[in-house]
Parts: sequence; C-alpha cells; structure tokens
Amino acid sequence: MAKTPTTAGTTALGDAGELHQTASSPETRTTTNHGAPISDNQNSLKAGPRGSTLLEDFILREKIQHFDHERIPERIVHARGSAAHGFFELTDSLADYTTAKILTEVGQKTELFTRFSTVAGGAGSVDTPRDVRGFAVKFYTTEGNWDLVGNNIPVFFIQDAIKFPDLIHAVKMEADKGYPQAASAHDTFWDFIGLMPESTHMIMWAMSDRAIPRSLRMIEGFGVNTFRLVNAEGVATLVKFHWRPKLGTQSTCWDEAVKIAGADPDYHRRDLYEAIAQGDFPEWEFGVQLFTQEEADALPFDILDATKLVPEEDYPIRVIGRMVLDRNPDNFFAETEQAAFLPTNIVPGIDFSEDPLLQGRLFSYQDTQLSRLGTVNFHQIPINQAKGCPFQNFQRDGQMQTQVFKGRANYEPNSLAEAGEDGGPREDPKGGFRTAPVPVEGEKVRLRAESFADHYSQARLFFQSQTAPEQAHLASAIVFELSKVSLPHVRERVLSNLINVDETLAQRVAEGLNLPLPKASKPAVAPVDLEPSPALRIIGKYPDTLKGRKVAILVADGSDGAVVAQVRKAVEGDGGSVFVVAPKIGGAKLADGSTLAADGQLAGSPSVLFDAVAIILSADGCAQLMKEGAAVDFAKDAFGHLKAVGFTAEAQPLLDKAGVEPDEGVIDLSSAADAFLTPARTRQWDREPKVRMLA
Ligand code: HDE
Repeated sequence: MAKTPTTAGTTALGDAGELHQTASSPETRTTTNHGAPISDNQNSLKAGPRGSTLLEDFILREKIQHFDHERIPERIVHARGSAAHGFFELTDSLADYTTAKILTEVGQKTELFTRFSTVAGGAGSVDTPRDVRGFAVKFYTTEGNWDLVGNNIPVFFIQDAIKFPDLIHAVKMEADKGYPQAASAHDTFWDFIGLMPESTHMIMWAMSDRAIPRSLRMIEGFGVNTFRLVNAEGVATLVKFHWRPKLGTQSTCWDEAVKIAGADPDYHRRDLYEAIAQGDFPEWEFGVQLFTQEEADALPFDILDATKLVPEEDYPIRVIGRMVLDRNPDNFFAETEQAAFLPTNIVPGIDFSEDPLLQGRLFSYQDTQLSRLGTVNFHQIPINQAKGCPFQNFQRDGQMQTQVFKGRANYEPNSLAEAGEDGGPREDPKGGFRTAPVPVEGEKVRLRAESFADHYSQARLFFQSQTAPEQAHLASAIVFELSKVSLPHVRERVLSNLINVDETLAQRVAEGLNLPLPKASKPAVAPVDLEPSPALRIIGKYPDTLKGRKVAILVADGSDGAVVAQVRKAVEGDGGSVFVVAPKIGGAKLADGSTLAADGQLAGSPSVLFDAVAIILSADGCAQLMKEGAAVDFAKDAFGHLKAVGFTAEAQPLLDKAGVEPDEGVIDLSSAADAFLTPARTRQWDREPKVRMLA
C-alpha cells in the first residue's frame, strides 16, 4: 500500500524515530563499513515511494552484499563446535623434562581458548549424536601459541594420515543421498570399518557411552598422538597428554540422546554457555604420561601407533595443572567459528613424534584454514593471534593483511641497522624452537611398521575392562548401528572382526541382529589378553555430589510449596541446580495461593534434559496432568533413563500411568528430602534390565 511521503526520502512508516530508536550522538550512530553515517536503516532508496529500487543505493548494496557472504565454508570435520575462554595454571613443574615455560613456571596462569566439537555433523547439526568429541585447546603462551588439538577418546580409527579422507568420506552423509547427517549408523561407514581392522579399538570407544556425553563439562580429553618434551640439555622424553574433568566423565543413555536431539539440539552448547554465565566454571585436571625411549621400546605395541593407548595402571598420569573455562565468547562467529587450531602451533620445549597420523596432521590444519578462512593471514584474526608474546617476521602482504609495516626491512639477512634504520627481527639460536635431535634412518618406503600390526588386543582390553552395563551398552550400540546397515556382507564382515575382539561380544551382537555368527576374520597378529584397566570405565566414577547436575521439579496448580522449597534446598545444598517445570510458563498457583514461576513449560522441558526429577503434585494437579501426554512421558522417560524420581504421594497415579515401578531410585519426598539426593547423584543401573532389552 502506498505511504504518504512526509519528507524527501522517508515515509510515514519509515520515518526514523517513530517506530525505533535513533542515534542520540555521532558515537552511537550506524555507519556504512567505510564510516558514512546512515540516516535511514529501514528503507531502501527508490524511484518514488513505491519503487523501483535504485542501483545507486550503496547502503543497501553494501549491507546485502556483506550478508550474502556471511557464511564461510564450515570445517570439513568438527564443523559443529562450542567454545570458551579460560586459563591454564601449572601446579607441578616439568622442568626436568622441558624448557617450555608453560610447563615449568608453577603458579603461572596462561590464557587459553577451548573448542569442543562433534566430528561428523555439519555446523547446524545437533549436539548429541553418537560421535567422537573434539577437544582443542589454544594456549596463548609467552613463547607463542601452543595448540593441543585432541579428542575425548585416546585412540584413533586409522594409523596413517593417508587414510583420513577415506574415513571422513565414509562417515559423513552418503555422497549420493545427502544423508544421514551426523550419524555413523549407515552402510559406507561400516563398510570402511569392516575393511579396516585397525579401526576396531577406536570402534569400541565410539560405541561406548563415551560417545554420548552428558555434557561437554563431563568429557575427558586426550592429545591422542605421542609428543616429545625436550629439556635444556636437549634430552627428549615421550609424552601423552590428558584432560580429566572435575565433574567426572558422565554420559546419557542412547535413546535419551536421541530424544535430546529433538528437545534441545543445542543441549551441550547451552549447558556450557549457561554454566559459565552462572559462574559455575568447568574445570579439568591436566596430566601427562612420560616415557623414556627405552620404556617406550619395551611396550608391547608401538608408541607411534595412534590406535593404541598406554594403560594408566602401567604408566600413571601425573597431574601437573588445571584448566578453568570462565568466559563465554562475545561473538560466536568471530571467536568460535574463526578459531583455527593447528597441531603445528608448538612452543620451544615441546616437539612432535614420528606418528604417521600426526605427521599428516602437521600439514592438514594449516592447509585447511586457507580454504576456510580464505587467507594466509588468518593468524591475524584476534582469536588466533599470539597474545602472550609479540609476533614478528618478514612475511608480508597477502589477502586481508591488517598489519601496517614500517620501514623497508622485509628480508634477511640485512644490514640496515648499520645505517641507523630498523633492521627488523632476527632468529634466536638459544631461545628459539629447536627440533629434538632424534635419529632417523632407512630407505624411502610406503610401508607400515610390523609393530603396528596388532589390531585387536587393545580392543579386547577395552571391552573386557568395562562393567557389565557398559558392555551391554556397547554391544547394543553396535547392534543399533549395524541394524541401520542395509548391506548384509558389510554386517557380516564386522561380525567376523568382532570375534577377534571377544567372542561373547560378537555372539551378543549377532543375536541382537538375529543373524548367525560367521567365521572369525584372520587377524594379522593373533590378539592377546591384557590385564584389564579399570581406568577405561565410566560407571562407578561419578562424583559424590550433585555438582553440575540439574534437577527438574514438576509442579501444577495446587502443588505444595513447602515440599518444593525442601527439595530445592537439598539439591542446591549438594551443588546441583533446580529447574521448575509447569504446564504454563507463567507458573503454577501453589496450595498456599502464591504463584511459583516456571523456568520452563512442560511441553518444551521434557525430562531428558535433566539428571533427576521431583514430581510434586496435588491430587487435583495430578488428575489434570494424567490427561497430558507430556507429563506422562516426563515420568516415563525419567524412569526409563535410569534417573532418580522423587514424588509426592498425590502424584502416584501419574507414576502408575507412566509405568514407574518402585525401586531405590524412586523416592517418596515425604521421607527426608535428602533421601532423594543419593540416587539423584547417579543413574540407577540396576533398573536397566526392567526398562530396556540390551544385547
Ligand atoms: Fe583433525 N582435522 N585430523 N584430528 N581435528 C581438523 O582442521 C586431520 C585427528 C581434531 O575445534 C581439520 O581446522 C587429519 C586426530 C579436532 O577447530 C582438518 C587427521 C585428532 C579438530 C583435520 C586428523 C583430531 C580437528 C578440519 C588424520 C585428535 C577441530 C578443520 C591424520 C588428536 C579443531 C580444521 C577445532 C579438525 C585434519 C585426525 C582432532 C581437516 C588429516 C587423531 C579437535 O585439518
């Protein structure tokens, strides 16, 4: 509809000031990217009030053009991620082993930026698929940036970088179909895995509960590849890096993770952001396993093989520091998206190993940033800049150069200083990065060392080290994944390989698929039994508090406020947080006539989002909620996902309808509210056989 022009260039509707705020001073006004002030950010320039729009409108063109180019290519792997700023504090010096200041100056706090990610899904995929989690830390040290680009699983699928593109092509959505997104449960992934026995150990981890974490605050981190530390005498020590979460390693149930994907696709991102925003800062211990070359040579596998781990029981982790994440990014794109992690970002005193997976990584990350961030100058983006120290050299120009260099010294050697000019930076033979003098020998060959040939012993070690429920979850996960595989020969090959891991596991998976067990495949090296490693379990290692855990209290009109207050006090007293769920967001009218505001509406706050639930209802409230599917599911899922369910006696009919049966995790809240805390701190593993048929 035509609008009446009021002044030239504006209309009654668009007249700045009528419908929106305008600038009150030059400091607050909107400008173009080149600084010209904008008078009207609501209307394009037209030939008359009803158009056409004029090509002359540089403000419109600049704004639309910038928008058109807002997206950059997403990471080819690890596209979906969430990050935070924080610091590292050294508590124990490794001065005997390294000159790196970050590992020798006790008490020193180093700024860092940590990005967690899933691997297979795109940037817009969900947070809770079954997947490995990336755990990438950029330390802004005083000797340059050190990036420890790790995962939440200590081993990897392949031994040589040359297989990486194949692995990733196989796991990503299938090339012809464009699905499945963020899922390994499909033909091409399992086809590759079946043909690549070296991946079997990692498959054990990826099918375990570690691949469906409860929170990014509750995952372990591993450098995976072996590195070296180099001391002042030039002596090198082999090292593996570890992160251990203060909140313990905690996971979801598989069917719960699937439901969370729908209920809150940003479940992990939100959890991390909110925890930090509330001052509940996630924290990890940092530890190392150290080996001399002789010790490494004596191990029954090759320390350069990234499909192997060194059991903690044999080489304990020495905790030397801590990481605290205490600040959310201000801008997701500028920081989290543009962060470029590079295993080649290393500092004097730390060095690489010859691990052929790591060697390929040393090329890949630098290279991929060029297509993703578009220029060799990506190190100048604020999040990537070396903040702990100056950076200077004679590299010049390139797209998006932001540094304005002075003088003419842009080459080396130069003698300009002799003429009183600035001659620029120089190499530092003493303090500069030096590669450890590791001997190398041999002919040029495309071969895999024989010491890499045992693909099954550690897969067996992992499976046999798990508790019974964890073994059942692992077997069921493989059944789930192979049930999504449509090619019978692919399923069969995986089963043949699994026999080499553990015959009972293969048998359970075969039964879960209702398929006969084929003959075992022939391993390159016969697997051996190793001493079980309890450190590889998760169950039994939950911390003994509600710290980091979230309890939902379901209320409706007529609920007893005193019981709500009691539960809140107990939960918060134990370090947990409370989230009130009510049928309506405005809250519920309690028995005493007061209104309790809700944190979430029932339909949008299913129990899968919480660690335990307290269902506090009056008889009337219960009668109403019996007719609400979301309420029945709330109780049913909490029970099914092995959570503590606290309830008032009046809520019993809802529990009956939901199939909640009495057990040690189902607590009448009229008993001491504290009785609810013990089961709320963990999951009720004993309940599982009642609610789920596991392989
Ligand atoms: Fe990566 N990996 N990777 N990777 N990786 C990338 O680099 C690659 C591997 C890991 O939050 C890419 O900047 C090769 C192991 C993390 O931004 C790319 C090989 C481990 C992240 C790349 C591996 C990792 C990446 C894609 C086999 C655990 C996300 C975007 C030799 C130790 C970092 C990017 C972030 C990202 C290559 C194997 C961890 C393509 C070639 C093993 C946490 O360069």
